[in-house]
Amino acid sequence: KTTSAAPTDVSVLGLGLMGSALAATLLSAGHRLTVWNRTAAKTGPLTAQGALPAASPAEAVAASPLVIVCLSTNDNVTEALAGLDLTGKTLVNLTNGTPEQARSISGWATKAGAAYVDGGIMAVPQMIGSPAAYVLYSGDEEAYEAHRPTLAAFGGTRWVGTEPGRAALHDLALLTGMYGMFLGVAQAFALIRSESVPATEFAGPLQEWITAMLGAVPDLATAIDTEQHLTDVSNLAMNREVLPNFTDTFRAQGVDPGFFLLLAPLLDRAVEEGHGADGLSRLVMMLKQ
Ligand code: FVH
Repeated sequence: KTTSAAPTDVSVLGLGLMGSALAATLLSAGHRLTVWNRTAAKTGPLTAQGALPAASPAEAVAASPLVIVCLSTNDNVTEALAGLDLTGKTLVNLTNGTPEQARSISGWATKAGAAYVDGGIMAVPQMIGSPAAYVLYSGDEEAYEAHRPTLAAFGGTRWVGTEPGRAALHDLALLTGMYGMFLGVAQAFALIRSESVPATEFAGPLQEWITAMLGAVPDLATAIDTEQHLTDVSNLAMNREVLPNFTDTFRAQGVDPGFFLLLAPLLDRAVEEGHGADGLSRLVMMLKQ
């Protein structure tokens, strides 16, 4: 947290696991909090701590200049806020969604009178309010700056630009890296467990190896930005040669090779197109459609 906020009125719409964590953090920071949830029973724990219950999204929006919404999907957001007058409000939407959805809701909210800020939460509910949590923001910069001290209660605040879809783009890109990593981790555990090696015994070496390899990310980024893909580390032709060692072993050990089978045509094409001496950064160019 970089700043502390003067108490202000805030409404939170959506009290799922994440919305409840956001709301509880705002209450702890001393804000006057109004809460709304489709299933009204979920407001109980928060109203017991001093939050004010709203009977409808309209009532919640009317109660505060800063309105934070965190529902399952952006379709839910559009539905919950449909037809409401948002004049003078700042709408901060922390629902996971696509850049296109963020742009669309921004356009609608602006027409309805609001300043719109889209956000991507880089934390699980238990991290909210801790230094490990941060939220990406994009959209109306003036509104963001005005409310940043309040938003800082959730953790770090990272501004990524006035284009409303930019926070969702960063959010999805970061989560893409995470899902890819966890898919690899799951595949690795499946392979090691095929001979009954305890997962706990393998966890340390796996974490150590992945952490060491992540050190290559900045050099990869430089190669991508400069389009200098030649490598003296680990080229694509060599990676193509060893790929069957993985897929053959998966099959032999009764592990689904599907994840790695996606890699084969990419590596084949890279080598066929004369990029065998390039490093993994070349795959970024090949993935772009
Ligand atoms: N939980 C997490 O770890 C991740 C971390 C990163 C950000 N995500 C995104 O946050 C959004 C909310 O996630 P959540 O964890 O709070 O999700 P749930 O606990 O499932 O709560 C969902 C809330 O949405 C309400 N809701 C659903 N459909 C509707 C609807 N048609 N109209 C109004 N509200 C709706 C639901 O209400 P109810 O079921 O209690 O009545 C909850 O309040 C999400 O985008 C994550 O991707 C979380």
